[in-house]
Amino acid sequence: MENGKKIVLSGIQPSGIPTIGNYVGALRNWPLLQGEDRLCYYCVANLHAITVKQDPDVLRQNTLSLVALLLACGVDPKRSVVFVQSDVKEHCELSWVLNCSTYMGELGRMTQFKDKSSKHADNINAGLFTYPVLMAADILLYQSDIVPVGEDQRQHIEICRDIAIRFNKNHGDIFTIPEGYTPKVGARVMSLQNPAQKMSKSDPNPNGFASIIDTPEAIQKKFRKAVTDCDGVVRYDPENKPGVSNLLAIYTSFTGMSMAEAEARFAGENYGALKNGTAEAVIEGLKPIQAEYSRLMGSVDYLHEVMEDGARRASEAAARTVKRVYAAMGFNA
Ligand code: AQP
Repeated sequence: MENGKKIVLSGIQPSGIPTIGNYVGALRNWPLLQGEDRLCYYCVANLHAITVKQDPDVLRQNTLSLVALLLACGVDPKRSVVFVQSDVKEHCELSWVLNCSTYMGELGRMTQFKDKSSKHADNINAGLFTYPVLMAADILLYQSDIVPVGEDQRQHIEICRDIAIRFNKNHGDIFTIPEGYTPKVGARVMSLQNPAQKMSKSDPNPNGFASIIDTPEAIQKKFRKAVTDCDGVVRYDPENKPGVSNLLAIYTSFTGMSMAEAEARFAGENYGALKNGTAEAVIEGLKPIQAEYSRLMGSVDYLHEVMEDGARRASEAAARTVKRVYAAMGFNA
């Protein structure tokens, strides 16, 4: 809590252009969480992004573009604190302290580490392993009460809670214990090419994901190529029909229909109609965001002002926590 307001914290990596998975699982909920009784911190997590190799110029451009996208999705930088993670040095400072109270065994159980180390076998770096500790630092620095995330990040919220509870037990009541918040619909959008895998913005196969700023033609094309099955019936059954079920889930996420309504809408139709209908719903849903995004990308100075103001406000809150942590550790504070 800060001045009687609940604290909300969430982040997104500039590791590519956000997908419709990032959008329905996270970004579109961010503006909805802004309210009189809450203070939201929304962070472009570029320190997390370098756990995988990044081209510095592309990372810089993706960072700017992500700030524009957050605003285009409805995040208001006056009501919320929009900032870039590396602009607030306390993330690294707290992360080191927390590293020293996190066990290797806990980190070794993280599915994301296992997934990413198999995808990037040539670069299994220590940062990939300690990623959840940096994420715990992101959350605990702001004394966050609520952390909205997609399903894939739930395990990281659990380890963050374990780290905070242990730290408080050993060093006094320093951290607020956060709660994860996962949306009911769209918490796990799957790849269009491999519905057993979640949709990811860094997927090397561009047909696996639709990005928030893809053109209508690209979206149509990607959905047309989406993997389905050969049984020909439009029915929601994630276990036996993962591709079709993923399309139906995306369709409901963008239209607001229930699954039963969506199934009824496509009853007796072929997969072509489902693919086309889903692509249309996505294109329509993204239209206003894409227009606002283009407008904002024409105001680079304004985007830099937003980042600077966000960094200043985030640093103030983060410094308060680090001061308490350092004092508790026996450091000069
Ligand atoms: N497929 C998804 N469905 C629903 N939610 C998702 N999120 C990610 N993928 C899906 C949610 O988006 C937020 C930001 O994610 P992130 O950028 O911090 O990292 P990530 O979870 O690793 O996302 P990506 O797209 O898969 O990035 P890369 O390819 O770089 O690893 C989080 O709240 C996440 O849950």
